[in-house]
Amino acid sequence: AQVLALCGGIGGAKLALGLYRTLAPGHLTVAVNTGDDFTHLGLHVSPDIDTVAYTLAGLNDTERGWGLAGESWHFMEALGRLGGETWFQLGDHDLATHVLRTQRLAAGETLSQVTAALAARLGLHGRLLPMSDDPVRTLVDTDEGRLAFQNYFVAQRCRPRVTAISFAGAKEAKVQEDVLALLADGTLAAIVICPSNPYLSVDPMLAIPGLRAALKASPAPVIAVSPIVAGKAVKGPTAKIMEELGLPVSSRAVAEHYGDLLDGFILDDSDAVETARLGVPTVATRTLMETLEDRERLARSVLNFASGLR
Ligand code: FO1
Ligand code: CA
Repeated sequence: AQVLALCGGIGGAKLALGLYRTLAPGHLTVAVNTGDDFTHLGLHVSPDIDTVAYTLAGLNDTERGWGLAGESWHFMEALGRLGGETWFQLGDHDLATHVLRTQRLAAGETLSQVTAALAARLGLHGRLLPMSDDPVRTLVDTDEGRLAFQNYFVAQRCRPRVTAISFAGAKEAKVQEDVLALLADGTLAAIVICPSNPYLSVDPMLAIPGLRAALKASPAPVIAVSPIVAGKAVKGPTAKIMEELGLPVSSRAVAEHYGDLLDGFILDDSDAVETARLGVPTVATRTLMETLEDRERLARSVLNFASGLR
């Protein structure tokens, strides 16, 4: 049976790896956020697609969280010497991915085709799909004005106060067609919302017309894994953004955010007291993914939970 994971960048990719290693080859499809994509130095950069692809292929830099392990930075050094923009770091090896993607998009291929080719070349047996082939760009409204996602995230290091988040192009975008086909497929066993940032990484997907309805209509149970552990975000700005948006930093607030989309919710043992008040079947377990075993064990918990909800 097939499993569909909805995934953003670093946090989500950890669970995607657990699912990838737990499921039989070819049984995982990952639909990835492309709201973080942007054109930089003339190149089409898709950070979340690359994070997931590199992670599943075992090529990712686990310290940094993004990019390739064993990377070198000669291009960046040379660019800096010439006065080019160096705030967004493109490693020498990673650069090849962006150059090839840009070239193939310019030649008329879709982002889905380019992504499939990348996944195949990296030896992946699962399917990796962008959430859409149309451009959707996450914009962050802050006390210092509206910022394009990477300006907020990398250039400003998430420092400005967030007042609102929007997704340019989402209303005109179409959900990637294989994602819709899979959701309508009666053999789909589970839909997993990975513990990515709900506001920055999952909401761009849910903003595309029809996806939310298709997720709800799918016979497969939708299970989200909370990115909050003991009232804190494991990594990244999730907790900071929740505070700035006036939300309590809790797994419960995350479950309420997804609302009637959910058939099941997984939160950390440390937040198990919240379970009773959620109004959706909930499992409390260790959600912190430090080791490879943690990733695989959480994946098994998700899959067991899903089989009980079918
Ligand atoms: N994150 C940073 O904090 N600084 C960078 O210079 C940076 C470069 C970069 C290059 C390629 C890539 O795929 C990701 C990169 N990231 C960088 C991470 C990226 O901003 C994030 O992964 C996300 O978009 C959030 O999920
Ligand atoms: Ca359903």
